[in-house]
Amino acid sequence: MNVDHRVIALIDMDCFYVQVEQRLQPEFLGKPCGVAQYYTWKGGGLIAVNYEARDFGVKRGMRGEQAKELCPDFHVFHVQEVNGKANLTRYRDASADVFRVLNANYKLVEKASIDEAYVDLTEDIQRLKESPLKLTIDDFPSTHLAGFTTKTNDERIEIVNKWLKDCESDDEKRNYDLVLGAYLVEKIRKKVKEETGFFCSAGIARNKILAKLCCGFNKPRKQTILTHSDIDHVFDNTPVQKIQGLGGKAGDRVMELFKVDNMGQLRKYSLDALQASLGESNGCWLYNLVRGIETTPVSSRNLYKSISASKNFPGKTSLDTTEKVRSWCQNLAEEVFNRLEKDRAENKRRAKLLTVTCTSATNETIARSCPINEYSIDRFANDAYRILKQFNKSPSTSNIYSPAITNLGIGAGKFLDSVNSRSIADLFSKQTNKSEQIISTENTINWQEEDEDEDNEQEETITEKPPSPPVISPVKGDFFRKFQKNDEQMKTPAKIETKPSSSSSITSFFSRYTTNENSCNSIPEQSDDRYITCTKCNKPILAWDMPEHEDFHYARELQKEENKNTFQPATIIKPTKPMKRKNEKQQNDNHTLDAFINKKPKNQ
Ligand code: DCP
Repeated sequence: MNVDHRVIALIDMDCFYVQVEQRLQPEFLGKPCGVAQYYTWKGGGLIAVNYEARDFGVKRGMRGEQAKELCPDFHVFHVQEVNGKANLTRYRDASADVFRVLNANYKLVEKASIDEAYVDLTEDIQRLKESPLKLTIDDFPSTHLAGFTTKTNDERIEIVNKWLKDCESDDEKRNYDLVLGAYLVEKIRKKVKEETGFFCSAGIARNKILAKLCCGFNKPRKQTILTHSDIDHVFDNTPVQKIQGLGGKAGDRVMELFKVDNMGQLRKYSLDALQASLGESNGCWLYNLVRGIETTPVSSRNLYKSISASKNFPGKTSLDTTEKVRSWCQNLAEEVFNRLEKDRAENKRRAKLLTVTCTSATNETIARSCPINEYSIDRFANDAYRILKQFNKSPSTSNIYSPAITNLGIGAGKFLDSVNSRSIADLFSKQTNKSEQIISTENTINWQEEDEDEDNEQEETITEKPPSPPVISPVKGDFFRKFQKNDEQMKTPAKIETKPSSSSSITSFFSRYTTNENSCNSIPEQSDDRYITCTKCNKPILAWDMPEHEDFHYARELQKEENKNTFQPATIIKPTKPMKRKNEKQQNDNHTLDAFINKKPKNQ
């Protein structure tokens, strides 16, 4: 299917956590409210603010007390705490309510975050076209056009009405699919409200990046269409950093390299100029994007790739005794266990790998994994503690933990479909035919990153990669660099060395793969249990090395992809210059993050 004919919606809940709290306490509906995490300094940090409060200048990140100064009637809800840790269960449950409605009505729904979903409406629109539909402005009560700013509802009606008529009379009916898409989105948003009580907004466009961009144009409780003919005008007023995938360093670099502030200014650069500075695929991606073309598909993905719990312990709260470390292992293990049990019941799957991450007061980060043989709070807590014990530099006779821990996380991932697999014990107990038993729901490692801000335990996202492959691919390239040296070693199983590793940096976590200093103490009793057969290369791999091993395959696949130059947009929009030949490509094209961020412009 020609991607140019897709219709994609991004549905985003309005001030989600606030709505969740208001659903529980409806007496606060219509009042200025916010949600703060922890009862800490000055009323806690606000992580969500409703639109009534935003009118008073209250913003996310402010303290509850500061909000009250701006808006005396402001009400602060507090995120529930369990064992001294934020508990996001009610928001996750509310999110599940929303996704239930979306999934019941549409086939291709991609969960982008706790309160955002992409929906590919293309097929639904084709079906809708089979029976003639007479649509009027009344079918679009909250629809806006991205190219127009309207101050009153009458103005909005006039503009949308005119557009509807133009679309109907247009012989090619180029925009008619967007009309039908907007009609479907009005209906699904209404249904979400009826069935969950929550309001949401939406963006409707030809691809994910444009849908995401225009969704924010008319929040809350409204939807915005971005038509192809409005893209230039919209991009002339869109800062580069507003585009998904260009928000961080990559966006800064693009702005610096090309001396631009907004997307529209990039139009003057030829494909050649963009590719000379950004590499072939990045340059091509950006060249097409500024012309409104982007091909990342909506992939129907609704499940979290990992379930994790983490907590920051800044300053004096850092975990500096073995008792504190043990106790927090128990608390986090309990949260992960409860969520895993719920996930098992709902999604019929089991996690097979436990990962412990921690950052120390000396700013070193470590991550270690070990297999999950059974779901048990004590087992998770003990495994986590045994791993952490290795990094304690205090004498074993002391109860001091040093260096103290400032962030601790326990996560479970590498899910197996438990309907199709045997029991978890079976999976780890025998080597024979393991490749048949292990049916992983995913091929790539992507541990969820917990928010690192103090007082903010933000919900993890499930997105594997943002819808801008070339921008993320440098990161993958970085992974690849770490592993490509080890190609030979991947052919033989890693040797086991039970001696704890002395190194504790994240770099040593990766270099461990080279040195085989496998130091996780939480090894199952029977030595055979430690190996899992890789479904890709059929080699027995230590279970806790599996994420890295899969990264290796992932990185190789990526490089193969990049070498094949399979990047699609080039086929959609004819580049102004013929593509370079293969040997030229290898010289000029560099897909690593470093190269992308640090490369000096050759051509401006
Ligand atoms: N959230 C969080 N910490 C952050 C950002 C968000 O805990 N730093 C939580 C609270 C939000 C929810 O995630 O309610 C969804 O985040 P959004 O960015 O979508 O923001 P809202 O839904 O609150 O508001 P908007 O209507 O602007 O989308």
